[in-house]
Amino acid sequence: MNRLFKSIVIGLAVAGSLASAQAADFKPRIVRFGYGLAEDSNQGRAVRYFAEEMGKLSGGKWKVKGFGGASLGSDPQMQNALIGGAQEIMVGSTATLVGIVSDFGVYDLPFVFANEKEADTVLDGPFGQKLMDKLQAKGMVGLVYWENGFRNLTNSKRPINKMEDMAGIKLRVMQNPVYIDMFKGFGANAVPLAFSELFTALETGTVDGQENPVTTIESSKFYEVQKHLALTRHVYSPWIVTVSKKWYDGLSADEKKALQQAAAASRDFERKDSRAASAKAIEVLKQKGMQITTPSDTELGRMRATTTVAVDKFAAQPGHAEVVKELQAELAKLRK
Ligand code: TF8
Repeated sequence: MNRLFKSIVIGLAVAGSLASAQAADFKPRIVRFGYGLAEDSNQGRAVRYFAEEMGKLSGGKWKVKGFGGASLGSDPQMQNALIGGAQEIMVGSTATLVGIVSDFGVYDLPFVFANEKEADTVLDGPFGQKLMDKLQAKGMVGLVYWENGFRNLTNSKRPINKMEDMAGIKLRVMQNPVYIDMFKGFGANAVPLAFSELFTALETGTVDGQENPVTTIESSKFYEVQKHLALTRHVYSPWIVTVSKKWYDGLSADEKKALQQAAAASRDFERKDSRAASAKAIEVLKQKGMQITTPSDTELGRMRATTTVAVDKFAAQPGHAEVVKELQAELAKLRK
């Protein structure tokens, strides 16, 4: 009796939730979600997770299709496609958004976040939201931050133990002035280049090195063309999931709500998955033959001292001093 009652209740609940998914206002849609990394990467896994969630929440009405390996274009190209309404969703580094909202460069200031927990708290809190909201006036809507991760340095020339070892190394950086200034400060020859062109540039020797989290170094197979890895953790790099505002404005309230819900679920999934992958990546890279160095805290401190030039240059631009101050205030609260 008891069991029968239970199964009736469960049956009604399932029927109810199906009915409400159908009653909710969802249009059948094909949604293109572009990203730059390989399908077999933390980014690809999280895009697939998001697609499944959206499928469930929309009662099967939304078909979210992932396009990996920059097959819809580099990060800056996808941003323009979102603004123009030619693509619905993308994920990429906040660093490549500086051409649209320059304040995003604040996340790129070297050695800002001490650990993942600080990053999560600031990004998911009012500071991260306020910055995200600035995208709307430019034709994009920010949904959530994912983790790209702490960035480390690889190159084909020599092991890096101290700043001087970087001298003259042609190092690919993202298309972002903070990165260019930071690596010039370290003595490297910083070359801005889209990520989609990076593997070939490393392979042909157009550049000697690059910097990215270990997860990306692994999933992009940079170990095939790079011998040395230095664990510098010089910047914590967020990813941000953004959608086209033109497209977003045409969604129903139910659709917007589900989109936000799936995005939040994908964020939690992605961070967990990336952190697990990151913990394993160093061992994998070693097995692949990379030689790994860990510059001492003293050496990292010397590197950090040179970055005041990059930081001051960023802060000197209109509105940026305020943003830097706000971020520092948030961090000070956390460190109390
Ligand atoms: C870079 C970034 C990229 C990501 C990815 C393409 O080095 O870290 O790996 O933005 O989404 O350009």
